[in-house]
Amino acid sequence: MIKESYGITVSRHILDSQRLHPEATGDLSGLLSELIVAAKTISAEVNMAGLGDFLGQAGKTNIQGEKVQKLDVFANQNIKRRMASCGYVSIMTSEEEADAIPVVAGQEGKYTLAFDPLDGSSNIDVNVSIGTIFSVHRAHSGGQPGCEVDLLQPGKNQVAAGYIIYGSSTMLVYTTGDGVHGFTLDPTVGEFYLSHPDIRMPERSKYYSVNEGNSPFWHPEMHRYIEYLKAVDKQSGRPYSARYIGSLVADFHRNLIAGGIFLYPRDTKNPAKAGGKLRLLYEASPLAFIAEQAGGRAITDDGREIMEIVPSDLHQRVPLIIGSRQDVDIAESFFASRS
Ligand code: FDP
Repeated sequence: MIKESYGITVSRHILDSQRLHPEATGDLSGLLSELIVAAKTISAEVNMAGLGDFLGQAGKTNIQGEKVQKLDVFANQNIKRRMASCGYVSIMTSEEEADAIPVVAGQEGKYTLAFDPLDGSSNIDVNVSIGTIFSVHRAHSGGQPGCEVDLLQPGKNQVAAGYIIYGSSTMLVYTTGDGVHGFTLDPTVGEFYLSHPDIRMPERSKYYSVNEGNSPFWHPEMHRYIEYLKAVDKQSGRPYSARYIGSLVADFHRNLIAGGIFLYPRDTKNPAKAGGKLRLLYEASPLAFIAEQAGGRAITDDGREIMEIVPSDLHQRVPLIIGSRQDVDIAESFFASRS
């Protein structure tokens, strides 16, 4: 295929979207463009991880109590350094850091940025898809040094969210509230081209994604729902098939394109994670924005809409049920007794 025929680059798409909003100053476009540069650098390192010194653990534990991988450290530093001086952000928070991250003095912009530099990091060493997730809000203190309160906003206030998945190809998927669009990186040119315009999540699916090894620790409603999915009923397309990669961004991406429901409910396995495993600011909230913009839905296991939850802590965890709308609606009916 001739390269010109790839068509719209992500930069042009971002600028075209900006033109739909006459009041836009271009700052959000600038922020996204800077993030994309960081993502391309991470993609290049991920693609060659097995050849350099990037596999394995960095020898420390993060705020979540998880072993930090060398690529986690690289991705975190890369995004942090670039975004701290880009002039569009007033304060940041990373899944890898305990405290909010200030930007370079004098470079404060009007947005906040929450990011998971490398989601699914237990999959790095085995060459399975991983990704970077991001979420952008307007700072209350626009143009001033930001503070933690600027970051503790519900998902419904997001102005942009997305992820870059480092998979069989590198893809960027993002929304600014005008639908969800996917771009594939041509590594020979170093450019993301529009490959998946206006992604719509299938309304109903035949796939479920869950860590079934946790089933001894599930609550009864979860058992009943999974049994329902596995029961034979031709008319409603059951049994469903299981697909679990163990890398949220990869499981979500699969379900976004092919349809499916992902569940990480509360369980009794680890008292430190009694409120669920996944992080609201870095995982649940940005993916909920994308799911909703693509026609899907995201709730907790007691029926709360993820987008409505006001975070009380930068590293708050939530139970997450996300995916095809009708599947989430059915799951909700099983969990109704918990609400
Ligand atoms: P990981 O621990 O490898 O970083 O939140 C992190 C995450 O991966 C998600 O990407 C993934 O969906 C989930 O945890 C996997 O958890 P389990 O290993 O408990 O299934």
